[in-house]
Amino acid sequence: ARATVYGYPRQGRNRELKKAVEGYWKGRVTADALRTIAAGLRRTNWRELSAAGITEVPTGDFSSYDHVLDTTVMVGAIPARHRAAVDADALDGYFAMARGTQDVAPLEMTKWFDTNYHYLVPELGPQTVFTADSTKQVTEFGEALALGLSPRPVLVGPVTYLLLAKPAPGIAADFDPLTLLDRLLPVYAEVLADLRAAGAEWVQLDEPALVQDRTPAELNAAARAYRDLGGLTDRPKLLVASYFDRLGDALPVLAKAPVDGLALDFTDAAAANLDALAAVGGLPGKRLVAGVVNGRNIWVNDLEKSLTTLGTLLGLADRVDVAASCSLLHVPLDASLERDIDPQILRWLAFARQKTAEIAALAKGLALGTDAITAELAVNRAALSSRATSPITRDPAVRARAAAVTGSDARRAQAYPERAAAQRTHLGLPLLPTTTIGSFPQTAELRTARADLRAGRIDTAGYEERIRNEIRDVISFQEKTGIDVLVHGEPERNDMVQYFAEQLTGYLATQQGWVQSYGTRYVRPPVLAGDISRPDPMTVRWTTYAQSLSDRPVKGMLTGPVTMLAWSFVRDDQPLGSTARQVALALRDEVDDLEANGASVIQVDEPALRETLPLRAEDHAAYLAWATEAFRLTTAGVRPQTQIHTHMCYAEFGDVVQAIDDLDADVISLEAARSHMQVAHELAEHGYPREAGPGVYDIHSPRVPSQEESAALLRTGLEAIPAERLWVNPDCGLKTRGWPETRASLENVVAAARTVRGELNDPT
Ligand code: THG
Ligand code: ZN
Repeated sequence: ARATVYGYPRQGRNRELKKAVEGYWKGRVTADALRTIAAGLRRTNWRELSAAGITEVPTGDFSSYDHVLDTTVMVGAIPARHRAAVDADALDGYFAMARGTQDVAPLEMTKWFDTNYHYLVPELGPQTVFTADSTKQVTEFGEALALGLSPRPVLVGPVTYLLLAKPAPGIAADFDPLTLLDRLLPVYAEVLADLRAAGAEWVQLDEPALVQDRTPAELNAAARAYRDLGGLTDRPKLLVASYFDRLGDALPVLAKAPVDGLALDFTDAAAANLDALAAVGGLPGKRLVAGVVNGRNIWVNDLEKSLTTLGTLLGLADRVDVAASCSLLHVPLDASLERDIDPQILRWLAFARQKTAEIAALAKGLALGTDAITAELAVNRAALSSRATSPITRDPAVRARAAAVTGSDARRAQAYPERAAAQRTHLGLPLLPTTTIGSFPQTAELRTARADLRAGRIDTAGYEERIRNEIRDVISFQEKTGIDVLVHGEPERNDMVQYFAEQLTGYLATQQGWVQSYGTRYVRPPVLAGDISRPDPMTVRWTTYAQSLSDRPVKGMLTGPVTMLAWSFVRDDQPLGSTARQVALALRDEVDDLEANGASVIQVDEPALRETLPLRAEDHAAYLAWATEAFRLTTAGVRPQTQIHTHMCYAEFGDVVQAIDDLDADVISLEAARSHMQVAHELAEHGYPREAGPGVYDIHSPRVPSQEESAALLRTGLEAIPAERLWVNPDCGLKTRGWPETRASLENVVAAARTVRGELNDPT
């Protein structure tokens, strides 16, 4: 059996790729130097993979920005507005598509399935002409071949590419990119022929879109695509890869296709994929690549369990190879770089490097029998049993509390109408109250202060003094501007998840655990390692300090339980709902403490509620049930007159509008400026009964909206939401903005609210 992976972290141990690309953008690194650094990182990765026992290495998975953008280049689908830049200079044109320029907007970015990676959305239309450019794939294949390795190029498959695309600007919204399949397939055929000519024996075509619910027409397209590509004479062997979930109805389609192998996810989807494989009579004559090592989580594999799965699979295909369930792009590089994690816990963790060793051991065990890997199995068994029996993963007090939760714990004591009346009296806010989402600009000075604290150049007292100064400035700016509900600005927070994770028992933070979020941007997701509890209040001090500076209400600001899970590595030894409930109970204590210390408005952000929605519709209800319960459990302990806010970022929430209603928050703020208040209308159509603040200031751009522009958006909002329930706020937090545009924009937003209030009082 061979050991393989579909992709590996690109950034390098010290995020050399980020530094090189950003250096190139700043003119500090030449194009040649960037190419050399990138090639060096690829070489290091391949050598590392090979040394770990990965016998077939992936190529073409590397990217200087995004592999879907690389695919757009490969098929020549350059948007018209970027054509000139690409023709002038391929590298600058590539980054122009990724980031835009002074003159042209970039491609839109969106989440890669239900991961935290974001890709650039292809823009297609009936006029799109595809042309093959196999340069990157052929070059990188050649680089690995020259190292004496067995490389397998990995490409985004044609069906997934089209399913991820959207109509280009100016093209009718109902244009279906899949209608371009017949034009796209010859381009793939050409790339495959080029790779064959370069010496590729196998090529992998990734079709993760086929694990989502697909219409018969889409399944037909997949059947046609692989009948055509499989029917080519001048081609390498084709491995069609699926991951992130079960293949479902697409499995029989691919099993029948004239391709040479399938790769399937045997982690969470194992049972469903096994049944479906058995139902089609296995894959006679085909290679099966079994993704038994979870590629998107950081826990050590249960090697014995995986060997059992692999043993079952041996009866179902000609040849079984071992892999991670998906590209290792989604996990950090190397757990052995962590210096601050207790060694007892560190052995429970497997990052990319540790996972490759697991895959190699499994391949060896499968080929030679378990006797060949007795040492690996013994270490693995010890790690698993240490984790299963550790007091960290089993805190009786946390478990007892979670088990005792009742329905009424997750319900506010009064229904919304009575609460709203109590809040109106208690808060005394004007019509169309103004507020912000929570964060103010994270200035270079604040980042320096945090770095100084970490490096010991300043002490805690000195650091906190700087934070207090910042809070004073933020409060005084908001008072002067006339904002009604203030925030403290969150200067003390590095990241909205990490800040809380660092303070909760049962959570681990990593030092080096970088994972690519998009382009050159990375996050270090913390690890939900054990049972979660809150030893001390986490935010009360700063909120109370801010409140002491003003007579206006200052919002308490927390990250909600669903987002805490979505942006962390989660436990795999209990249902997600159980972890969510533990986090919710810890946050509930924080909410209650904020209230006890005088907060009359508390915001619990859930920007990730929509993004964690399972890939298949039949799994939605179960997810939304625990997710909304966790939010309500967090917030339901407060008095009726205490106002609960929530916030969500992305505009596409049509399919979760009922869940948003089920959160029972008194006020929700939403991103809306770019879509001209479309969300306000979606809420209205649903009959959303509570207060809402669709954003009137697009914070994703440094542009300052004029007073008239924000006023016009507000008037549009009023067409959907009555004045008594409409709030006035920006789209999102301001931490990525600079102070000058923040000041000017918020002044205009407040002026817009005053203008529209005047029109309401004086409807002439
Ligand atoms: N926090 C966490 N996860 C997230 C987001 C977040 N996932 C989704 C979304 N927001 C991703 N967005 C970003 C935005 C900016 C950056 C990363 C992800 C970013 N990162 C810095 C970089 O790479 O230079 C590093 C920041 C750091 O030093 O910690 O700018 O808000 N958890
Ligand atoms: Zn937001």
